[in-house]
Amino acid sequence: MTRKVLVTGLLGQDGSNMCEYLLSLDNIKVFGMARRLSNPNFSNCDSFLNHPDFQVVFGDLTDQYSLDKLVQEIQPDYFINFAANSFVGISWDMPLQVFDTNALGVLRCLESIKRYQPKCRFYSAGSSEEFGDVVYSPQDMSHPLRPRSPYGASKCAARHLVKVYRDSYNLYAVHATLFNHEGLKRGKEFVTRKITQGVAKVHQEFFDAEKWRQRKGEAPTVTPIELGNLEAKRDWSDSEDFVEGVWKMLQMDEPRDYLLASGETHSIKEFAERAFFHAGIRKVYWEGEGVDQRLLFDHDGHHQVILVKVNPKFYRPAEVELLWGDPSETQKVLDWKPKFSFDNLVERMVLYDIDIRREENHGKTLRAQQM
Ligand code: F7E
Repeated sequence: MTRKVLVTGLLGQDGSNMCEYLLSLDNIKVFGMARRLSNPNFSNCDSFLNHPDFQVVFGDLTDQYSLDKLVQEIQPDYFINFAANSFVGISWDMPLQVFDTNALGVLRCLESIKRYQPKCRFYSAGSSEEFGDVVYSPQDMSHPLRPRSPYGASKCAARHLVKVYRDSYNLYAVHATLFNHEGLKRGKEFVTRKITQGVAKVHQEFFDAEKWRQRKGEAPTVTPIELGNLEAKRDWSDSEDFVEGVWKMLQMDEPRDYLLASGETHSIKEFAERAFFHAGIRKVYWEGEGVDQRLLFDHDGHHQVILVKVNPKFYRPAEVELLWGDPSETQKVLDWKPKFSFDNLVERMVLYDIDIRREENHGKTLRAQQM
């Protein structure tokens, strides 16, 4: 029998990865929900937009009517909510919009399911930002909720609402605390993609022989990546691994909450070093303290090139300094194991961004030749 799955957040990283994964399975019809925008960007969905078992539908987590209508019309067996305002940094600038989407949005989904399709299995995307100001490491599912941002608080509210609806109305509703997860579709505002795109740019500037190699004794001119807090530590995984874990959560006999993480933690500095390493830029070292810290490349013993520097405008009003998840319980219950390590993830993202730049540049060169 064909199962119907409604996935929100279609245009984002996790929603599109989830649709792609579900379409690789048998007997599943996928409805991907996007918001109606004047210029929607479907580039994350290129690989499956024309799949016969896929359909785009329009709706908005801030509009109860649109959710009710979709649930009534589709009658989904599963409702996977990846729609959110997911950038923590912006949540101080628009806290009401973030809360409306991330917390009340989940409440609206639960209400639609309760009223029109109570047998539907619901997934709510939680976040390690719920743990915030952590009191022990690694964090497991019993860690107290101590959010440090409006974003973190919105996810805590969503978590409580899922439990309340599960207990009160016997819904199959799951909320999973997802630690950071990245990949080839990651938005450029997040630190990992900002770094890998920055590294790809530096790589191009570095290896563009015509520009500098022949000018003896000169160091190449590159554009340094400007970052905020370099000491923060995160537990990074690949989004493609996580969507498989999420689908497994919805196949269990009983609903409950889960935690997905890699079980490792790495600093922003470490991510940047590994990213340059995979781009072939390896003689690097850190110099300075605090806002004066810089990542340097030793060009030839005489010339240093600045690769990364700090710009305080990227600091947050309150920082979560350390996130490090313990996924052992979830791994055991779900029999789930990630395929990508931290280093695979960094390498994949960097090589992908280097390729994109190469293709863009090749296109530019061709256009210039045609003029
Ligand atoms: O920041 C630091 C920043 O924006 C990571 C979302 O998916 O994961 C993500 O939230 C760290 C922070 O992700 C820059 O201060 C330094 O400590 O990549 P991010 P996030 O805030 O951890 C959680 C689990 C979610 O649920 C969220 O939806 O990196 N950092 N310099 C910087 N961060 C950014 N964005 N830009 C910088 O220049």
